[in-house]
Amino acid sequence: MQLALADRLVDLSAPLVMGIVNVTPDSFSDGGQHATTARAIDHALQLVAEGAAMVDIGGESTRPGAQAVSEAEELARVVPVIAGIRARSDVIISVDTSKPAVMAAAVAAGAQLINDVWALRQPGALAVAAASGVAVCLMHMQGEPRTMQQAPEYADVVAEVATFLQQRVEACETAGIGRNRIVLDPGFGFGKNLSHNFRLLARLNELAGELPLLAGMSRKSMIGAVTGRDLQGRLAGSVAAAVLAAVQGARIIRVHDVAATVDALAVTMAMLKEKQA
Ligand code: PT1
Repeated sequence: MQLALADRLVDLSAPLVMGIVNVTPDSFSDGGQHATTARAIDHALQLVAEGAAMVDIGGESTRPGAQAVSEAEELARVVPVIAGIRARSDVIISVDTSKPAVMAAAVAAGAQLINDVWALRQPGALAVAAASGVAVCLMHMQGEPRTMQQAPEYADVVAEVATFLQQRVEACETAGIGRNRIVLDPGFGFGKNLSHNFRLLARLNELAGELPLLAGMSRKSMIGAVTGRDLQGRLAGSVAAAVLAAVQGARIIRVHDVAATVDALAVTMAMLKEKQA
């Protein structure tokens, strides 16, 4: 399985690790925008050294209850970080955004994947993504980040996620984004309760068809709920979730803890290789 970026094909026959880089002002230091930018670039390069094939750069939190960030603020956060990483590394750069103007500026600065939790449903996003020539990740979300965890409800969560993603693939194709440029994501924690999340994980193989799947469960509340751990204590649970996703066919695993996940996936793939042989 391959994914077409604007400038090359990426081999996804084995799952790749996407390292998470949050570009949000540090509440503990007061160094301003320059310090925030420098810290995020250093963090991204650290994740590359740990084995991340991709880094996902985000300037607006989409976790449950998060506040929106203005377009100007998001641009000021992510564009210098993407340009700084691009100047120092040829790692695949993903931009985690839903705003068309941020997508366009991020691609101009060197991003090769648009990771949109709204699956390009914001006005203008499909057109900008199509014109950019980069790859896109389409994620399922029920509701919107501020309120999505209030009462998530499905008759059949797997079927509804699959249908939504198929519809977004069709919208992309109509807009001129070829299937070879599309990654799909069930959106763990985005308008889903604990049972919905683990049902999606258990049946991830049913969503894994011709298009590559991305799974993002790192440190999320679904891990906290079953381990009883706070954010800092979720490494082992997150690594287990990454392994389970890879066994079910996920091709991109989005994580905070890159080094541990890379090792766990090496062990996973060594086993899967013999299963197929
Ligand atoms: C994700 C993802 C993302 N998650 C993609 N992009 C976040 N493609 C940001 C919780 O339950 O899964 N896929 N971008 C982070 N969002 C959340 C959601 C963080 C839920 C935490 C939770 O704790």
